[in-house]
Amino acid sequence: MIKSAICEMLGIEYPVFQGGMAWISDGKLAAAVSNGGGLGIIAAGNAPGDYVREQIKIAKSLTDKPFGVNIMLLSPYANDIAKIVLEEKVAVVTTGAGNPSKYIKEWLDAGIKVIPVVASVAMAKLMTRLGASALIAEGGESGGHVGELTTMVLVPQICDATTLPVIAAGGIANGRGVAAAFMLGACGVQMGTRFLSAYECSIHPSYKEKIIKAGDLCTMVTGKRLGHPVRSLRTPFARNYAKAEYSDISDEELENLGVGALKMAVVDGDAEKGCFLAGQIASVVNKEQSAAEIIKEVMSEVEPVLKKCEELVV
Ligand code: TUI
Repeated sequence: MIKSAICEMLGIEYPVFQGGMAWISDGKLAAAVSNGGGLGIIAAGNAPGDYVREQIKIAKSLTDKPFGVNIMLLSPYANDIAKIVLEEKVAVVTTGAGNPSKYIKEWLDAGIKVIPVVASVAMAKLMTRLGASALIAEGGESGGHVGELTTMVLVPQICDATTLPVIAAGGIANGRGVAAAFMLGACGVQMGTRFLSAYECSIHPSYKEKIIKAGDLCTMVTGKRLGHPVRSLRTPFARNYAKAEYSDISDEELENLGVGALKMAVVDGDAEKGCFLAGQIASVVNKEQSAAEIIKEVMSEVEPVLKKCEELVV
């Protein structure tokens, strides 16, 4: 059995978080992951407060276990959602794509565990000083909005820079990845892409199919020109967007190209116009399973890997 400091802190069975994926991580998926012994996380993404409150209520109706809400700090509704998590007394708040400093004290005072995603050592030190409960170190192998550094490079540096428990994210989808995260100093993992193939994940069937069929070179990063690099599957949308980035169109026109593309992938499965966010590890996701099975399978793979490493010590 594998247990770590984060299990005790949050009252979860396995040190596995499900990433807060915009438009995807709803109350149903979060509850399934929490019921499976991990930490399910509802993604606020760019959605208004009412949507998030509704998803929190759905999760509460489906599980008695702790779950979290991820606040995407670029969202125009971030302030509203920061209040809603207080009103709804959610157990855990994770943040992404920005600096959550101004909210941290109020959340901690309300007894919420605060776990920001950090993509740099400087941000890790700041969050540690402000009293964050733990950190998620997310490398650029992950899907969606990505930082500069890879998981391999980021995680050990974050671990050296903080006394807090560190959760590794980006490029992890099996037991080998979890074991590697432990080796880098993390005490848990966050997986997003692996949960895209969960039965309880309500994305369009063609999105799931694309993930299950994806190969090693299946993703690319676009959006650097506007300062928000995003990793997604290499689809017609991503290729066209990349071409446009290097053309002479205005930033405004470029921004407009991306509007609605996430929804077109998640809801409509639109192979041409959809933006299918996915991490580089999509190629190792090869079947549909329940969220609980995913967690069990991944964690059952960890022990043999760690034991094999021990044989190296003579
Ligand atoms: O947030 C994510 N992944 C996301 S958010 C998203 S929705 C979106 N839509 C349009 C444009 C951009 C995003 C899709 N995927 N992951 C967590 C994450 N946070 N990765 C990197 C960071 C990060 C980056 C910079 C965290 C803090 C940070 O600090 C910068 C600062 O403010 O100093």
